[in-house]
Amino acid sequence: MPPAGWCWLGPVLAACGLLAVADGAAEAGGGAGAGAEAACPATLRSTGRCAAGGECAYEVRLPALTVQLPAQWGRLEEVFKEVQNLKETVNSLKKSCQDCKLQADDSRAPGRGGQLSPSPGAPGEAEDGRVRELESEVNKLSADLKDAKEEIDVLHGRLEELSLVNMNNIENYVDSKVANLTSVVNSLDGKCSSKCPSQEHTQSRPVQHLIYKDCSDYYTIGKRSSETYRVTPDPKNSSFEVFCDMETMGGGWTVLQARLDGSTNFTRTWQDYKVGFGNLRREFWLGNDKIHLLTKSKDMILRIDLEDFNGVKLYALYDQFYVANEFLKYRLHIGNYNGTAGDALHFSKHYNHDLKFFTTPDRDNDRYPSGNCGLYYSSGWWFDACLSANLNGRYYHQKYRGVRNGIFWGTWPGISEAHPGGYKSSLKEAKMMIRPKHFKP
Ligand SMILES: *[C@@H]1O[C@H](CO)[C@@H](O)[C@H](O)[C@H]1NC(C)=O
Ligand SMILES: *[C@@H]1O[C@H](CO)[C@@H](O)[C@H](O)[C@H]1NC(C)=O
Ligand SMILES: *[C@@H]1O[C@H](CO)[C@@H](O)[C@H](O)[C@H]1NC(C)=O
Ligand SMILES: *[C@@H]1O[C@H](CO)[C@@H](O)[C@H](O)[C@H]1NC(C)=O
Ligand SMILES: [Ca+2]
Repeated sequence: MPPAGWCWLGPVLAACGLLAVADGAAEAGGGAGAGAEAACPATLRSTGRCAAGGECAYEVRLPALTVQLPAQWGRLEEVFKEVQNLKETVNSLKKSCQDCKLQADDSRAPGRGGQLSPSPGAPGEAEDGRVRELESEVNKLSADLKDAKEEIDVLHGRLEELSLVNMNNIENYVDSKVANLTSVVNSLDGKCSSKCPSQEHTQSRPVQHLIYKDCSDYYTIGKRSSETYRVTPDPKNSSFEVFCDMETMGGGWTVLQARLDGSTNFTRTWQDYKVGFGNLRREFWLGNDKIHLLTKSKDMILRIDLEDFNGVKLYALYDQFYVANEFLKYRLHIGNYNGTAGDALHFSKHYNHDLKFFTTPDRDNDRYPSGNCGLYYSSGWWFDACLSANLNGRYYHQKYRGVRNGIFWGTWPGISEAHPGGYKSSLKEAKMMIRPKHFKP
């Protein structure tokens, strides 16, 4: 039941053709039975038509009086404030980082002999501590930002449950703010670790190695062979091995999934998909917890490479890729498509994998009410009801009949055509990999 006094963006969103369900029948504390229309002091004005992407230009005017909103909106406001605070913190950090660079240049000046390990009590030591402090502040800030983002996700989930309103406009707005701040923090992080000599000193101690968050960091230090490497996307969490593709489109890719010969069974449990399985050099799923940490640590893009049994190779590129944590059922966030294979993850209104939860044969989080898509299609995936893409389906070495549970990409040329005898074709190879959005090989 929507709380009383609910009278916000409903009309304007409805005018833009978006879903808006505002239950006007106020059942109120204090007998405010006047109805939402009359009780609503806000005026709304559409400033034009909606863009193709569903974004609408509009104005909301609120009088000086307090407008009652559902409790959830209050929390959203807190998040906005938090984002604002974070922005200010980032600015001051940025400034102190510049200071740090100046000091670094000073300490490199002739006469000091490039000394990087000052004796106890020397000025360098205080500086060393300061940089570490700064670094931990930056890390904390990064974590805070992601928390804010996850909070938005939770909020979004709640609102969906309440069928109140389509949150996309607001969520996109906050998401873009958080993305922006995250990229500032990341670049700051980079500046601090590369420019401050005391930092280099710290890292040369055996206990505190330079942290490689993903394959792009290995690329940056000159690694050019496609191999397994150890990464630490979150210093507070564990390190793990990943396979790095240092060749495709400039390299620096962290591989999340690979299919090539059917040597690994992908019909697996929630727990298996959580921790990962298979062989990093052949077929594997890296693991949802690790994918979450990697996509949380930096803004990532996703590249999907596919090949069929005729040797046709196509790819799909998405300019945003984020997988939420287990609490949020590893919800998928996928951005704009570019490439040659077609946008099978946003196939249509009815088959859209964006913002879907992860489902496995033993854990049904899909949007299909009368069954489990993971069980039916032998896979763990971000199922809708059910799919237009399923790269974790069964591996078929040839055409097959029956349920379309093979490795499937719905926009593949000819894949959905009816074949004589009901034969279906599966893909021969699939690979999913990520790279930081701002990485330049
Ligand atoms: C972040 O926002 C500011 C102003 O709002 C803009 O100047 C800057 O280019 C943005 N940065 C990114 C990475 O989008
Ligand atoms: C894969 O594992 C599932 C579940 O354990 C099992 O039912 C299925 O037969 C296996 N598939 C193959 C090809 O071994
Ligand atoms: C990261 O840490 C959390 C607890 O802090 C844990 O639940 C999670 O499994 C860890 N992830 C990985 C990949 O180690
Ligand atoms: C797709 O990517 C190519 C190569 O990076 C670029 O030239 C092109 O403008 C992109 N197209 C779109 C629609 O973003
Ligand atoms: Ca279901």
